[in-house]
Amino acid sequence: MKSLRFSSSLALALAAVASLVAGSARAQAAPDAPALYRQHCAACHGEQRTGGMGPALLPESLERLRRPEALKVITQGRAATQMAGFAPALKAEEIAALAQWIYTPVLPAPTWADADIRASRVETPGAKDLPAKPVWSADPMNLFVVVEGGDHHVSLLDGDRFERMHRFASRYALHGGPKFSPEGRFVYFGSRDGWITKYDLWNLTVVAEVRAGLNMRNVAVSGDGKWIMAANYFPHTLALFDADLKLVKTYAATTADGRASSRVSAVYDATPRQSFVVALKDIPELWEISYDPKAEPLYDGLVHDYKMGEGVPKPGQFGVKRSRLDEPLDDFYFDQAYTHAFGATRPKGEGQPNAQVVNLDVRRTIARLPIAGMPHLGSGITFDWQGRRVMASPNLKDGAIDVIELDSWKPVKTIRTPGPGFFMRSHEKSRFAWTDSMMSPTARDTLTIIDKTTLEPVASVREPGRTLAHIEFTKDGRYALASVWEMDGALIVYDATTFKEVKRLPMSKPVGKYNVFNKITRSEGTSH
Ligand code: DHE
Repeated sequence: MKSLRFSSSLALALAAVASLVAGSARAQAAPDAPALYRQHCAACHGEQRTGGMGPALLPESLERLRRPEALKVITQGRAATQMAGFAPALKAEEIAALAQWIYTPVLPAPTWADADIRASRVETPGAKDLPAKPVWSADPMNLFVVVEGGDHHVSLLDGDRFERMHRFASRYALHGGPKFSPEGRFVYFGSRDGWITKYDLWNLTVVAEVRAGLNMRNVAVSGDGKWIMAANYFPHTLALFDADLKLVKTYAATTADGRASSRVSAVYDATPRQSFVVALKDIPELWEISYDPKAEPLYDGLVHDYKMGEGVPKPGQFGVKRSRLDEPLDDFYFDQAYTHAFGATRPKGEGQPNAQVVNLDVRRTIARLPIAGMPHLGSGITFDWQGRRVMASPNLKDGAIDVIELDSWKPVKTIRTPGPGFFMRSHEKSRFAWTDSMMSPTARDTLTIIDKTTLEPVASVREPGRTLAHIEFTKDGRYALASVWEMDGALIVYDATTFKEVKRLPMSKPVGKYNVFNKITRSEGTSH
């Protein structure tokens, strides 16, 4: 009896210890992030984290979101979106585990094949049959498309009266300039999550949408308006569509032998050449893909891609012409004749950023650009200075605008600005070029105005303590429009001669604005 009592109290004690140990193990066990994700996040962000109603949460998609910011968004939610804060539902350590886990790769890696692209396409019934005439009365050539990144909307602005004509929701996080069809009726937007939206500006409706990739850089529209090319970081592909966003083909961004693959830095249309020009981020090659139906077959002994015809050389339309480079390119733009591409390399770590000139006809680098810092050539402009053609581009690292003569590739001048900037813009009819210093913590609120005849800064405009950036001129070059790049931001219209503010419209972080005329005529003062 005694021994029974002893053993039962021992059993009780052991059970208590066991329960304590289990309890403390439970308390110490790390939260199960994948299970939490499935329960709370997958419905909006997708089982595979490839996105759905909410954005993709892949490491590639999150590269630009700092981890403390991710933690804050999961805890507090994101204003003006469907993303609610999870502080009431989840413990701090569960949120921390989720915030860490979404930066790990999805295994096995998600795929996005041609069938997925085709299946993703949606079109608005009847949109294709709408009349080819604006339903509004403003000048269709002086229309501005303004991308408002704060709450992911697009505003259409009458560029004569500076009044908002329409506002609609866009895909999450549009990036790169929207691209217009040649007559200016349709505009194509690209989102970082890979969505392309075709929008009819004259009838104010989405025509079609398709997801070209899981993490996209930008889109380009061919000069004849017939083809759309999308550049992807993930997967490593280019995707070619017809004007209605029906997939024509994808290109694997690989070396000719298929051994190495690459993210695609960007694709641009080169209308005078009837081709798309493509920069690869991880392979030192610049590609040119002709959309000219009469393009010559690719037989000239250089490295080409004959995959379209399964080994049988085809006419050159849509074939890949490769130019070998010394380094891969991050961004680039062209001279007005589209004979040369100016490209910048921004290596991570030890490597020095640099810039080069590639002649697209001889298909090699013909000069190095003597630019210090981290040039943002994609935002460069060209103009005439003292009878010579020059280019000027901002610099992501230094408060400097480098001006280079295009014939000799020699530096003409370095113009000092109050801090590193992202965008530079001008217009054929304006004597001035405007540039921001948005990368500078102290001067991000300042736009510097440079006289293109003297290459001297002559004035500046400021929005104290707020980020002021990205300029685009009206069709006639009389006004310069800039963004107060804040959630409670604004679009400011300046007189481009007196630099006085003419009008201000409240907007939600208006990241970029694009004038139809300047874009479709490929104005020398803006991006194309
Ligand atoms: Fe952009 C255009 C690359 C970060 C806003 N940006 C482009 C283009 C390229 C590019 C190649 C030209 C494509 C086009 O217009 O079709 N951008 C990059 C980068 O490599 C970089 C530095 C880092 C990245 O991870 O992408 C980068 N870009 C940004 C931003 O942080 C900006 C400021 C805010 C955002 O929304 O992402 C930004 N990029 C823009 C804008 C344009 C752009 C507004 C179009 C400018 C124009 O006037 O045409």
